[in-house]
Amino acid sequence: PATRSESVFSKILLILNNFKQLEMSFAITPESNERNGAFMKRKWWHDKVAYQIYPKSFLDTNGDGIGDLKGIISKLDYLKELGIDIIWLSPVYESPFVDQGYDISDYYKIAEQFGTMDDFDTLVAEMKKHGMHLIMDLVVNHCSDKHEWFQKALADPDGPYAGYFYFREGKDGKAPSNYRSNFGGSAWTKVPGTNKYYLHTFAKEQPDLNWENPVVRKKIYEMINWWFEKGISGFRIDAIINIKKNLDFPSFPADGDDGLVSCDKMLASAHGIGTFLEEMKHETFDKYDAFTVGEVFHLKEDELREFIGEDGHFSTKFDFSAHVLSYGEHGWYDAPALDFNRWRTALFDTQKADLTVGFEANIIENHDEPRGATHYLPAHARNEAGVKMLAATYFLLRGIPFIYQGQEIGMTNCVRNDISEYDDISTKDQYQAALNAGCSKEAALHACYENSRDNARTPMQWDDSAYAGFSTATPWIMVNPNYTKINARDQINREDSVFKYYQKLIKLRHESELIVYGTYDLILDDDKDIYAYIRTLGDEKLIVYCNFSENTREVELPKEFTNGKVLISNYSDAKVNHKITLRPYEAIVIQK
Ligand code: TEU
Ligand code: CA
Repeated sequence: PATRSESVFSKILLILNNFKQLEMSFAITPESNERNGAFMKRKWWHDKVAYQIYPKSFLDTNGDGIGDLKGIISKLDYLKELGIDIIWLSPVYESPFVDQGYDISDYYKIAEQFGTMDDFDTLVAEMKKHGMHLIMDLVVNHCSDKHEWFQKALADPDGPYAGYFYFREGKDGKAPSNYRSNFGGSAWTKVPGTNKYYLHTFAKEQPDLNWENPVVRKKIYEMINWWFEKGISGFRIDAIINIKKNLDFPSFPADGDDGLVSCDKMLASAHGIGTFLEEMKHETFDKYDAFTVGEVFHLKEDELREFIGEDGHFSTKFDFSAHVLSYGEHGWYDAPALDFNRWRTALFDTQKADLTVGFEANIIENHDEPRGATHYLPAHARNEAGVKMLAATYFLLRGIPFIYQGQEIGMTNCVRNDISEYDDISTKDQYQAALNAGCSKEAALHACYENSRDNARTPMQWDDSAYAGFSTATPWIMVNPNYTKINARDQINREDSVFKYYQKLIKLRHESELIVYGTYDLILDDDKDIYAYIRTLGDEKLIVYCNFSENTREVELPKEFTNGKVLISNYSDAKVNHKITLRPYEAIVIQK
């Protein structure tokens, strides 16, 4: 019996051990356990690189001046050559395009401007052949006022469809509370022929959906799963913090001359969003091993793990810590200039907070932001070497890198001479806000040049032919005149181009566990123009130096790197020594 129990015991041990091994095979090297989130199970998307496409401005194939799905399909080889694994497609659903597709009138249809559902299925199939994953844009805080649900709600403001939205009685002939929408003006619009108002945290054509209504939630989950069944791999989730309201809808002290207060104030006073997000995840994403990235602004600090921890609501969320630094108190016209030190600290704080929690999605640009080449670089560094340096600052951080279309060729902000040359609803509002605050026309236009979302929405610059090779007809929005110099054809054909530099960065990341999983330490953090950091995984290490100044700077290289090798550099003749001489806007990456 003794032998028997011994053997049972050893069998149990064996089983336990196997179990442990199984777990370890998913885990990151044990020695760096407590610092690099080794508790996290490996996920298919950890080592991936994503690329955002803004379909309307990517490539037009039928000569109507509007980008389309066929255009995207025809450029998959280009993206594959760059090294892209995941494509995030900004909305392609049927829409009146008041907010460029972020106002959806039918979640089950493709906008006719972009093509057909057959085109979409072809895109999914072609991407599979290319070994790429597609993620869609999930816009479910609001829909379009042309959506059937809202039309039915308007037709019967006391009926069941009104319960899909936030219909509330006005107070003393005025809106229920004093919220300003994200695009200006009251966030409440009157329902014709009633004393009721409906809530919209964005444009009045984007009524907020009532997530408290279980029927609405069920319909949203059904729609999400319907797209998964088509073969997509996940979603980027729009304005998701907005789905939880403070149902008392209290007024707050005004924060501007218009007597209104940002609707964010009400959202910040709402609690319990996690219940919705967990339910959505359980009903949809979990079933498909999806990759999800939340557009999450203003997270409370203790909520990070709930959002992006191993069992978080989302796989990851965008790190907007750098972007929010440029928000003005009242709008674009009083936005502070970028401060290098505050920017570096913001990125570092994110890295520090994420280390034992999960991965964030790192970005320089998206369709709501100015071009990084203009926004983050000092004037003297706005050249190809500088653009590559900017790439090195963010691409080798811990987290999932996203590239926005055109960023990989160094596209820039676009000068416009009149507000009529802008299309974006938010830009028009910000321009007016600047004039109302007493800015001159020139100053208001300059604020738009610096901040407008249309900077990112100019057509992709493919070559130096008419309309930058984007279309054969006048594009829906003006082409940046610098396309004759900055375009993909030139970039692909030149060894020292920005495109080739991004291609190398992507390759490095694909081949390096250190870059994907390593810890992050900021160094030289009191230097006023050098951005430098070290990544570590077990015995492996790499160091990144970026010199933002226009002067040559010498830095002492930590001993362990003096025999290291240059992994990538934006100057052709970079060398490793005990001292590193950093030329203006030089970026150098050295592996131990
Ligand atoms: O953006 C949400 C959002 O909060 C932004 O509007 C942000 O406040 C602004 O861009 C800062 O300049 C998402 C989409 O990315 C955006 O394009 C949409 O307009 C918006 O939601 C509404 O769907
Ligand atoms: Ca077209």
